Amino acid sequence: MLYPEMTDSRFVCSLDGIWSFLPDREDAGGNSAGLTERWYEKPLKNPMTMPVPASYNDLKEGAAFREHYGWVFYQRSFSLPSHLLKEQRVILRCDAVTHCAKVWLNGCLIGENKGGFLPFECDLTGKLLPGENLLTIAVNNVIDFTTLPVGGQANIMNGLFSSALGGIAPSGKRNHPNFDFFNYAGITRSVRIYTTPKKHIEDVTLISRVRAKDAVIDYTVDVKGKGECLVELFDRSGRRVAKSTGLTGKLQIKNVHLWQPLKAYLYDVRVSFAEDVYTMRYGVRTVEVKGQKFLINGKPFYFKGYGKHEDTFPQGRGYNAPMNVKDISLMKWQGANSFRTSHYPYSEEMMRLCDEEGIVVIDETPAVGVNLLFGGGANFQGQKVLTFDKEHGVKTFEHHKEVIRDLIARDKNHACVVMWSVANEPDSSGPGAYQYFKPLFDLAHRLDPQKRPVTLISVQSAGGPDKDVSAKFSDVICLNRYYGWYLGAPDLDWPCALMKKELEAWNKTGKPVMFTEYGADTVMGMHDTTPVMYTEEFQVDYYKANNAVLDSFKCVVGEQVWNFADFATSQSLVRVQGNKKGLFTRDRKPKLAAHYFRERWNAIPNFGYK
Ligand code: BDP
Repeated sequence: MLYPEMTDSRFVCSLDGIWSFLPDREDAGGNSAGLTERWYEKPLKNPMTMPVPASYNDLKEGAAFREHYGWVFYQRSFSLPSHLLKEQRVILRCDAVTHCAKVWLNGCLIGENKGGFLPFECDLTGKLLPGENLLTIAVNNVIDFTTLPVGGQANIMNGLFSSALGGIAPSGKRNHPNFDFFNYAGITRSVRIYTTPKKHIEDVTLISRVRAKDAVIDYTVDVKGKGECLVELFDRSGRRVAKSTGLTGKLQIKNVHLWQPLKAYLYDVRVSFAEDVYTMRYGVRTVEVKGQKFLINGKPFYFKGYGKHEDTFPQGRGYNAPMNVKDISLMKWQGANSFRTSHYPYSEEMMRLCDEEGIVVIDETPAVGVNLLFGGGANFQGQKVLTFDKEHGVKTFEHHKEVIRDLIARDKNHACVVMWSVANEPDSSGPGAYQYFKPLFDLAHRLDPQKRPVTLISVQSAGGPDKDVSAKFSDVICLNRYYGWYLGAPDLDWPCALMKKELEAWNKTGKPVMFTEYGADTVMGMHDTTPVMYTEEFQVDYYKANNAVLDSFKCVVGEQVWNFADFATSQSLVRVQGNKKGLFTRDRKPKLAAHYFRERWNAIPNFGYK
């Protein structure tokens, strides 16, 4: 899906700003009052104010609001210049509504979407009234087995204890995230209207091949209607360096400028079809797994970086441009070169920024919590459940295919994306895991025009290469491991001896291996001469011990810490106002370990470390 660009033929306008807002309530029959009373037909009664884009949860006070379960209604009106409506298609584009959306224009349902982290569109052509139009978006935050991320029967972090209560559960409807981050919801990214000519460009797909100093970009343009197509490529100085005609073709580049980690170079691509024009930035680079190396532009790359979250105060998971720019600045300060979009697709603006800044990205679907064994099945009050049985696995699987399809469709042309992650910490050694994941890996490989590597992020409890299906399917073995924290803390020596043993086993798969998570909760400002757990000193010692093992393996091609910054989670006994494993605090102040990694990473080259 193309990002909305303003060009010679396309107009884009933002509907961001302050909207009217009302949380739903249950009517006497236990149904949604908003839906049965049709709140979308008229201006909301006594609405609150709410900014778009933002998660709503932290923007008004009180637990009932923060933890609201079900629908909320957003509304605003707008009008468009009448000349646009005569000649052009008019599209409403929502970049992300978490997790489910229903959209009404002047009281008529014009679209529905499931999935909180990828864009969707509603065609407004011919549906707009002259003058003001009333737009209502209802947003639902309920998570269950059919959604990604997955909701369980009890909060994952409290699950351990619920079995001890003999099945006693709190009353009232509430979400039970099967994942460790706060279930922020709302219209979290921009809402825009854009127009195109009737005959228009639907999609552009670019694939590059590099040979010595030259490169070829194979392109495909998908269109609606008939017309001539011209594709042109401009270098940074605005000079046209290649052109071709037709809906498919080749752009030949002499003396190509490659997109490189931390040394980005982007060309401008201009596609003209009939009356329509679309422009985009594009970086030429190659990615390949060869033996136990991860090659970018043919050279062995070493990942230095983080698992992250889109999580700031007070916008929650809402798009935060200044923080994105600041985060990349901090990454560069620290000598990092990469991150993973844990645990969902990030904003398109962030992906574009990474293209510009040369930050390498592992792009993850929202498939987190596809693992019903967390807490030893305690999520189900001690009842034994299987992740991939008919009740759960089948329902998740259909949506899982959808998000892989939509993510690749959205991000396929980004130079920054070097690998797809189909899931974070699924039950990858459980019964049915092979049958569940094989088609998903096949799908990702088939759909990606650039044929990037595909992985799943393996959970520690999956038990090693003989049990974990990532040994079979992942092009790079990606491990989330907590040796010296969840396993063995406060001891570091014997847990790290176990870590060495485990890495020896993975090494034998002949695949490259990387750590995609490792970390220890650390409360900023907590210090001790004896490095006890939760102090800044312990976090440094933990990382030093883990890194010594990582350094001793040639097959290890990267280290991504958990986490870049502290982040909000559900409440639990092991979360101190959120997860505190950040190298930075939530407001981006460095802990001791941030300085330790700064020294370490600035001494590790991006290429040829091992
Ligand atoms: C891993 C999860 C991550 C958690 C982390 C932790 O992938 O989302 O936040 O553990 O416990 O299992 O800190």
